[in-house]
Amino acid sequence: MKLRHALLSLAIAACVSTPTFAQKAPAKENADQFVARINTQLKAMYPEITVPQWLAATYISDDTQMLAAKSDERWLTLLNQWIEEAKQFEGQKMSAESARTIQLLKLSASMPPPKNPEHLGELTRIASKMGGMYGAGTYCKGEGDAKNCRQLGELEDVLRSNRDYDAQLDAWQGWHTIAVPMKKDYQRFVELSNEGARDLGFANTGELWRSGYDMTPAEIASETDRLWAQVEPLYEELHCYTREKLKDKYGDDKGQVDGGLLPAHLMGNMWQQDWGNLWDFLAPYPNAGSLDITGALEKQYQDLLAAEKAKPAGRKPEEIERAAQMDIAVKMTRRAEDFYTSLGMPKLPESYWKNTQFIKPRDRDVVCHASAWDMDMRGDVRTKMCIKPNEEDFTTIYHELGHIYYDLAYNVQPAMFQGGAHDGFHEAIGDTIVLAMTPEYLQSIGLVGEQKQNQESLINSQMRMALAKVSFMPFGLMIDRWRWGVFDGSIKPTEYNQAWWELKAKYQGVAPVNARGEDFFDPGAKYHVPGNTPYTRYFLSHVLQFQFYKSLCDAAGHKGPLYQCSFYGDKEAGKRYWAMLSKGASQPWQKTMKELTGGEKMDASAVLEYFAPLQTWLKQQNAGKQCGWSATTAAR
Ligand code: X8Z
Ligand code: ZN
Repeated sequence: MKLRHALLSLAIAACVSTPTFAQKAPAKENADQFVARINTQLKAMYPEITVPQWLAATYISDDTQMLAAKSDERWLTLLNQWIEEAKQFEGQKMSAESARTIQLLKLSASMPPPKNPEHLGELTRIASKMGGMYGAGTYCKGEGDAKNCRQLGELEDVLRSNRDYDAQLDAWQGWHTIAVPMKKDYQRFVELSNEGARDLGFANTGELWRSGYDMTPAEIASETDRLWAQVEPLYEELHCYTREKLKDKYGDDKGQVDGGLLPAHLMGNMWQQDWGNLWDFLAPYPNAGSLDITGALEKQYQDLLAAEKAKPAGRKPEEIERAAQMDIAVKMTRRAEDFYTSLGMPKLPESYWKNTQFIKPRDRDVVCHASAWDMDMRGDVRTKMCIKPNEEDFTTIYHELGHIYYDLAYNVQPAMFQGGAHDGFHEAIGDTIVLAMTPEYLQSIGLVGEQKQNQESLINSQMRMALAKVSFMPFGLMIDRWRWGVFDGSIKPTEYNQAWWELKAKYQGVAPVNARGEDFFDPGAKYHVPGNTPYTRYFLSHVLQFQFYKSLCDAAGHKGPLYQCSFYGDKEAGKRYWAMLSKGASQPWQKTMKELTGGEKMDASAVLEYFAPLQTWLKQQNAGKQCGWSATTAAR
């Protein structure tokens, strides 16, 4: 996630006890002066907002949560005060930049702050608490000496590589137990956040979220429908192919759920949002050359471990292991940085390497979910991950550095324009680079062997990308379909879980194998729900990144099929990309998009162009099969 949006979304009510951040407005100030003042002030105080958040995420405790909640409360109080002050300028003459800044002020609150100070305090406390509950989530089994406790990372390891049906079910169900105690808090969170949204003049929090796209809330909602309709046929083919393979692997009974839905715990991923881990039995042509990136990274780790062991004695075995984990994590990150610098972008600052959390600390709970942080709008950038040597984490590093390079590029902008053109842009920057990680690029960095240029290896590499990108799209859509419903009241607390699984069935065609009644709160087991990060951004990003990729390939002078293009090392592509990044949120995204791509609309035709060979191949594989699924059996 990208921090700034989260912070700005924690809006606040006017005048709690005098917040330390508050400054008295000068008596006579016009709109442009007001905007200049808040930009200066925001930049100056920014670390006071980000540092407590960083501490709470990298050292989970009651104390850090308290400090994070309090600092949010102060910040949101100030934000509310600014929003109030800005009202006096309505209808007055001001620069276009000032008008946009004032508009952004109101929209930047993804957690809109109630004006009632008690309610605001309660809201920030709940938000901090839920973040901590997710980060510290632990599933324990057994008693006494046999007691075994695992956190998300270890449970994900099971889904990634253990193919035992029951072991996966245990890991999947185990992780979902951590969300049960969140339900009451989440319900209250929805009430308070909606109160804040109404105080700002929105119908509810969902409407506020949908207002951040330089178009009406109704327009962006129907844009997502339109984009999904473009991709849906491709997803259905992938679903159909995957179901056949699951049935081959686990049997006709266990490889699917009634109605042709895919069993939630067998998809290699806790949320069924990325099926790449099923490569071992989904690879179209296992003998057509290896794309086993996880295997290659594990091997590099073993080599680094051997090197650490060979160093002079004196360290305990776990210290040696940790040193090697750190070595591989830094090596993977250096690799990702190299892609960006190959485009002509700057090296990451020294402080990045010093301050970043690369691996999971041993001595305390942290929020492992990957995130990128701009601490001060002037170069103190960091990422926070719990890196392991596998393909998913490797590409996530490239994703996170996309956020970081966006931050660095728009640091030249006034504080309020230091954000994405829209939030989907922010998510798409690093993923565009991931699309350029072609088999040839992977070979050049020694992660895969010699690649054959034939139809079979093409289908393999297309499948690798589709399992990460196409499988994600319906997931990217359904989360906020659920939250929009929760915020507008059409999904009631008594139907939270049922509605969740209905949407999962409808869009993704997946289902749990056992009943998941309202005693469970399965949405809470996904980071962005307790973390209150809007999710439509990721769906949009999965469309945008193909558009950006195509444009950068054009800039690099690529000829030939889109999927063959890597713009690694191309300075012209880098220059165009950087120019877009430096615009930040200073103008409507349509304009920014036009400058890079020549068009003003989000459009999934580049997705379809990219995957054309795979789609044809999937149709042949699925010929004669009964594809599709029936979503009605999902609610049990
Ligand atoms: O949350 C993330 C990033 C941080 S913005 C790791 N992503 C979504 C997720 O994990 O659910 C990236 C893809 C989707
Ligand atoms: Zn992200």
